[in-house]
Amino acid sequence: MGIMFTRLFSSLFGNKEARILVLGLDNAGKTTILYRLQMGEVVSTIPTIGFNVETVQYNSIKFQVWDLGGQTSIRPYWRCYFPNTQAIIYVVDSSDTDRLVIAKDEFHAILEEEELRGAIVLVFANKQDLPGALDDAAVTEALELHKIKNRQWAIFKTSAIKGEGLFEGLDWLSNTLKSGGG
Ligand SMILES: Nc1nc2c(ncn2[C@@H]2O[C@H](COP(=O)(O)OP(=O)(O)OP(=O)(O)O)[C@@H](O)[C@H]2O)c(=O)[nH]1
Ligand SMILES: [Mg+2]
Repeated sequence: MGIMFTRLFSSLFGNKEARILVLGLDNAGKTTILYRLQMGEVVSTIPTIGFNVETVQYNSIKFQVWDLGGQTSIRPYWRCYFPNTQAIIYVVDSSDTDRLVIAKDEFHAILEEEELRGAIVLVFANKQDLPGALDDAAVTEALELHKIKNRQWAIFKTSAIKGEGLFEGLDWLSNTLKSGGG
């Protein structure tokens, strides 16, 4: 009842809340993105063992952003965080072409998860500042995004280091969530 009331109250005053998971292989830039969004700064990161969670208020949505570690050995734990997720931000190191196939396989495994059936998907083709980074069309192809069915999705080119593309992505996310997606 309390939760219902809070939700009603929030939606009346345009303050939606959304739980977002940031997923992707290790070294993709997930933690850098989280803190860039939250503090507007580049922080120095170490590989995430476990998770970081921060609240990002943007466009009248309070995003609760969960950044999970992406190393092979800890990927099986992602599923513990799946329930009640409205959106996934899938981060790809666009310059790590050797591992794009693994990134694709992990991505499509996520999409098959029952608990994430209603989640909308935002892909960040990150590290665009690096030489040899694939652009959004090439990452779309490599991740086989055209195979996505019955789900709203979008891809944005980003550089977490330069702070480019991230808020364009959040704009899409907030507009899609406000119009009932996720
Ligand atoms: N050049 C460049 N480097 C980036 C960018 N984003 C992140 N990095 C660097 O990539 C490295 C890994 O970034 P993290 O944010 O720690 O990666 P992660 O996805 O959180 O990795 P795990 O926690 O191991 O899953 C760091 O050295 C970052 O500074 C980017 O857009 N461009
Ligand atoms: Mg991390």
